Amino acid sequence: MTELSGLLVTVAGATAEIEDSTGQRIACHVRKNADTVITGDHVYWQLQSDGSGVITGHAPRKSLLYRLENAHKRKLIAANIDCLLIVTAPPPILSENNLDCYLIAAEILKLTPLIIFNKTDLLDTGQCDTLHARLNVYRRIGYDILFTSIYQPETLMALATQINHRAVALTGPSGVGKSSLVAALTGEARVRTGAVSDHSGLGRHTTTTTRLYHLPNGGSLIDSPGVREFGLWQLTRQELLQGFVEFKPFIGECKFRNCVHMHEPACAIQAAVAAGKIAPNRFAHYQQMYQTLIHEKT
Ligand SMILES: Nc1nc2c(ncn2[C@@H]2O[C@H](COP(=O)(O)OP(=O)(O)O)[C@@H](O)[C@H]2O)c(=O)[nH]1
Ligand SMILES: [Mg+2]
Ligand SMILES: [Zn+2]
Repeated sequence: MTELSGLLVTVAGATAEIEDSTGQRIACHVRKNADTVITGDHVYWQLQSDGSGVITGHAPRKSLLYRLENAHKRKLIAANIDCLLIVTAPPPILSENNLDCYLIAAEILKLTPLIIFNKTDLLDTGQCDTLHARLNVYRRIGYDILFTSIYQPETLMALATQINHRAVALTGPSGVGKSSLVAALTGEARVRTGAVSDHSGLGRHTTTTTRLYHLPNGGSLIDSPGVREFGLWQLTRQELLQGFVEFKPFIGECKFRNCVHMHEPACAIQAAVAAGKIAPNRFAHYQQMYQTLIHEKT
């Protein structure tokens, strides 16, 4: 039978929806014993006589977004994405520690992070200025940050421009507006957002499955039901360090080769903090996380 290729749009158990090379959607089921397939996968499939398809496998992935459910189990979320949108919104105003955890996950997964601060329509100018000042730490170390509101089209244009032709996945807590952003950017009315959907106020729809949407001018968005825990409790020391990108130039410069940058003398990282080259808050968060790791290892 002819093996065809397609893009996996969504999957639930053994049922999936794919898009063929002409953009047509086909309902498929996943062959028993086939490798797990996830949204964003380039899949191989065969056409059945009834017009449905059978997925037989997937092409090698260039990236994989997953979280750890426990020490041995990865929960796969999406494949072949370039960029991780870290979406946050008030209230409450963002916690840097929380943001750091998302950034560490992005660095470990080797996905370019883009920080989105949504619902800025809810902030007054003073609050916006304060937030900009706090986020400068992250701008300085090279992260892109955008302020958006689904009620301010120019901010959505800026986001679409930033995404460009890349494949991105949205992460962040529930309720920050991920699905609303996807709906606004793609014009897809069927994106399930948390907006109250009927007059009784009871009909709240939230995202229940992971799904891929195309942007009108190229690029794609993968929306999922709140990816907010990556299982960072499992980090190794190396991974933790890798998560703090601005430490990189100083690693290997400490007096002791096995320096863990806590209280050792002649530590290049601590010296960089003292010299104002590393933000004290970020270093404090590194130290706090390091202590947690050690605690869990013993
Ligand atoms: N004020 C304001 N509300 C927003 C904005 N974006 C989304 N919302 C609302 O936030 C709620 C949650 O949105 P939803 O897209 O479902 O969030 P998700 O859980 O992150 O996908 C809904 O009631 C949206 O209408 C925004 O930019 N400004
Ligand atoms: Mg959602
Ligand atoms: Zn050191």
